[in-house]
Amino acid sequence: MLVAGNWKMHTDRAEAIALARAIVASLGDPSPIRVAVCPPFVNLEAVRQVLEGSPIALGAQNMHHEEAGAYTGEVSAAMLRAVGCRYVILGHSERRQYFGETDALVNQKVKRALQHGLVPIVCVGETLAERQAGQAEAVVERQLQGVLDGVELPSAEALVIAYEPVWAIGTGHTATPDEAQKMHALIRQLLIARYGDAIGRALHILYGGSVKPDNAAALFAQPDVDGGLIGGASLKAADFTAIVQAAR
Ligand code: G2H
Repeated sequence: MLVAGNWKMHTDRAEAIALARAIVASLGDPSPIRVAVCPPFVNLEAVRQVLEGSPIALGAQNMHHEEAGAYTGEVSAAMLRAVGCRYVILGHSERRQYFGETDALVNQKVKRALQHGLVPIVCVGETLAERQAGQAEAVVERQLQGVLDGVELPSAEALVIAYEPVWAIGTGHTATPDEAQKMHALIRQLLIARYGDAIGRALHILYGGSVKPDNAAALFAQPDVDGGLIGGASLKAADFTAIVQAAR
């Protein structure tokens, strides 16, 4: 199981340090659960210092797909590695919705992240309109095939998928455990078809979208739900810790 906190555009430097300290203190030793936090870029270094010596890994929320160059305002995979990141969230629906990211672009980012030894947490998920039109599975399949096109994996540890139905993100409307499991099972089949049985079965598929302390255990109990990507509830150490406990 892996539980990752996506802090989105929250926390200034002091708040990020305080939140990271509170999580380290309240979490103790989370093993065997893997835990990561993904603060805003500018707070990565400060949070890295707090996490040093703890079992909590550092992640970023985005990166540019090119190696380096004249891309004002952007951050590269090498920069994220140098500041201590293990994970990078790619293709989050907020990136797709507000910044026009496409499957093709996310695909380039995934390849670049892997070249640098970053573990991409690649997000897929349908909108409410797509679900209501009966297209949820087709949309998720198209996204998954697009973002993974030509992506080779050395091991199941190299990449994480997050299923985040857009209608559940920050809305308080969580997918039911059954809805989540159905989509995760489809994603699992597609991963097995693409990467073979061993890697396909071992890849982590996280659920994201309004995960809270009171719904986490039922979601994590599903056979193909291997943890969660937590937004709002990752901004309170007590809630985040409770969600990690629910993954045990
Ligand atoms: C989905 C999730 C974290 P929240 O975006 O990526 O956020 O838990 O606030 O729905």
